[in-house]
Amino acid sequence: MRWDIFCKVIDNHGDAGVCWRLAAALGAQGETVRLWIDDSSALAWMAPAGCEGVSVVDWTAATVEIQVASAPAPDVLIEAFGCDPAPEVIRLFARQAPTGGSSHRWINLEYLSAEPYVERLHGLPSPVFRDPGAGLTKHFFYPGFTTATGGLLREPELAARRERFDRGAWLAQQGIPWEGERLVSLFCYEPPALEALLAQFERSGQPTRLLVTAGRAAAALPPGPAQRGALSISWLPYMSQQDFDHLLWACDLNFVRGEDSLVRAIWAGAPFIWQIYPQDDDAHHSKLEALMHWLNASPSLRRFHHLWNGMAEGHLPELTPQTLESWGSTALAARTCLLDQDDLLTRLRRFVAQKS
Ligand code: TRH
Repeated sequence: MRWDIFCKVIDNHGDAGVCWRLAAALGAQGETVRLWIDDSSALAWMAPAGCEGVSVVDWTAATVEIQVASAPAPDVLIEAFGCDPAPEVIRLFARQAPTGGSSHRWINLEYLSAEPYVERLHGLPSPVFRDPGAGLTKHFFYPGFTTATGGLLREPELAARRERFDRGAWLAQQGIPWEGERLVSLFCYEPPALEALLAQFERSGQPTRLLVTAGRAAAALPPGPAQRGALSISWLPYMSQQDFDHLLWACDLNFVRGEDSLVRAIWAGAPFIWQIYPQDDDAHHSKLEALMHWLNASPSLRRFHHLWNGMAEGHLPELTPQTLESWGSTALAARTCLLDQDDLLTRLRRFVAQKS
C-alpha cells in the first residue's frame, strides 16, 4: 500500500523521531511511504542512511503541487499529532475511489499517554465537515501501554538485537573511554534537579560516567571540566536513532525525555528517569502520574520523578546500587508486560484493514 505520513515539527525532536520510526517500520515491511515533513533537518543525523521504501518530502507550500502531481493518492493518510495534512493531498485522497469498495483510511496518530482516557478515545471516528476532506472520516489512533490502545512502536528484531549488543565494543567505537564505571545517559530539557544530581555523582563512592547527548541536555549542563570528583563526563555528538538506542542499551541508568526516548528506554530494560514534556497548564503532571501508576513505581522512583520534573522540592534520593536494582526490576517488568502485547504497527495495520 501507499502511505503518506504528515509531520509538522513543533519543537524538539520527538515529532520527527516518532514519524521517522513509523515510516521506517512501514518501509521495512515493504510498504511505500512518503514522509511529508516541514523541517527535515534532524533526519540528517537521526536517519543518515534513510530507509528503503521511504521517501522524505519537503512539505513546503512551494513543493506541494509538484509532489501531488508526481504520485497517486495514498491508500492510507496518517496525520501525526493533528498537524493538518496538505489540502492538495486531501483533495486528491477524497477524489480517489478507494480500491475494492473500501473506505478512505485517514488516521490521526496521537501523542503517547498512559492516562485512562486513551483507552476510551482510541479508534474513535471523527467526521470531517470542512473542505477539502468534507464527507470523509478520520480515526483517532492512540499509542499506549495496554491492549485496548494502539500500543508502542517496536521493530520485530529489536529484542534479538538488544540481546546481541556488545556494550564494550560499541563504546570503543564511539571513542568513549570506559573502565567499568557506572554509565548514565542524559537526555533532558532543563531539569531543576540537574545540579543536585551532578553533585551526588561527584561525591559518590562509585565512579560514574555521564554520557551527555547533544543539544538541550548539553546546554543545560553547568560548565566545568570533564572530570569532577568521582564523575567523568563525555559529551556526545548527535547520533542516529539506531545509535541512540545503543546508547540506552549501554547505560546502567537512562535519563530520557518526551515521547520516543521514553519508549526506547523501556525497550532497553535498564532503570530510567523520564522528564516529561512540560505543558503550560501543568497537564503533564497527571500524565506523569499515569505512567508512574502503570509502572507500579516504588516511592523512591516516584519521588525522583517528582523532583526531576520540578513537581516537588527536597533532596534527591541517593542512587545506591540497591535503588537502581529495584528501579531496574520495575523497568524489566514493564518491558515484559509490553513484549506480550502486539506492537503499534501490527495494531495499526489491523485497524486499517478493519476500516477497509
Ligand atoms: O525531543 P523530545 O523532547 O521530543 C518531544 C516529545 O516528543 C514531546 O512529546 C513532543 O510534544 C515535543 O517533542 C514536541 O524527545 P523524544 O520524543 O524522545 O524525541 C527525541 C528523538 O530524538 C528520539 O527519536 C531519539 C532522537 N535522538 C537521536 O536519534 N539521536 C540523538 O543524538 C538524540 C539526542 C536524540
